[in-house]
Amino acid sequence: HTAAANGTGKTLYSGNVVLTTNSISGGYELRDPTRGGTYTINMNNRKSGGSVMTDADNTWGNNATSDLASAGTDAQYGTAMTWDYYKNVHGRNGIANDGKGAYNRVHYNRNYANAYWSDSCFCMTYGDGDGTSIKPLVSLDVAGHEMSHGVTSRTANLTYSGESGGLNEGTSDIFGTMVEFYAGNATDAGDYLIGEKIMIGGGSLRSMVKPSSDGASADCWYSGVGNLNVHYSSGVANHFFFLLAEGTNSAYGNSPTCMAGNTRVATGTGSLAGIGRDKAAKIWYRALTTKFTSSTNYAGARAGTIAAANELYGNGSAEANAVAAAWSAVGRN
Ligand code: ASN
Ligand code: ZN
Ligand code: CA
Repeated sequence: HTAAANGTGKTLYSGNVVLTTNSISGGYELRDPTRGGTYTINMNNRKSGGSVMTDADNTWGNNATSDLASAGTDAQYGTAMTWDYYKNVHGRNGIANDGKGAYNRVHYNRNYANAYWSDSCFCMTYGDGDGTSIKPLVSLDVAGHEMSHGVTSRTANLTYSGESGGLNEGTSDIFGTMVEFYAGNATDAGDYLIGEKIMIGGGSLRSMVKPSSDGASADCWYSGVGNLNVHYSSGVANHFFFLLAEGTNSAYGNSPTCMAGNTRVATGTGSLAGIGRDKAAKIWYRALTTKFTSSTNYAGARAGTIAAANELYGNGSAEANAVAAAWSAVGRN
């Protein structure tokens, strides 16, 4: 039995948000009947078990970072925004495109400084962070990143190693970031940083403007980039997407183009104009769902995104030319 109700989530990172919840006898469950039945389980710092979060007055969490009860509201909100993004922008009805919502497990284990998607439970798991450098990992971009791993596994199924692994990770950073922009949340406004809300002491996990700012990610393609950890070889895809959407100089920062090898030319040279986030995301989604396969590498990503842009905007369109130029600008000619 489900009966949708309008609740309020007092989130850790996104201010106060509307949450669609489920009315039950004596209160409410953190379950959304309007988005495939998405729900959130409290693991109570354990690694198994857990139960659906409930609340008497349908106002959830308290905005205080120290109150871990709030992590569930952020997770539920992130899942709702990810659902809405894929449905309203790409016409995708849930992660598997079957109308079914995923579920979240929050407060997983102790001092767990990660979050991950699992295909086997079709669910999301979120740690509360280590308390010294990472807070609960329930920000919009991280939620969108993790659930996009589910979309990738149901579509291109990019193998999680080598260049295809970098493309898998890049896809999650790209769509996690698009979810953050889509939500239009004043407290967690869109940017091209990943995880900026969850860092104790500032910074971010990754940057799409200048991937190498984390000290490990690649800005530019080079032969051998596939030997990096997939969270670092993703830098090429992230940088490509940023340049395609925003160009070399934007409100989000200067993003120099590449020379041969993993180096960039000085800011201001090789300038590119962006085609905007919406078109760039449509191109990446079409490529992911109709061109990429499990073994696609960066050369294949270039070909697949150009083909997607040709189909969406016309053969030899300005958009298709911009895709080619952005790949060349990250060294993948
Ligand atoms: N949070 C990590 C990620 O989504 C988990 C992993 O290593 N797969 O990339
Ligand atoms: Zn990932
Ligand atoms: Ca972000």
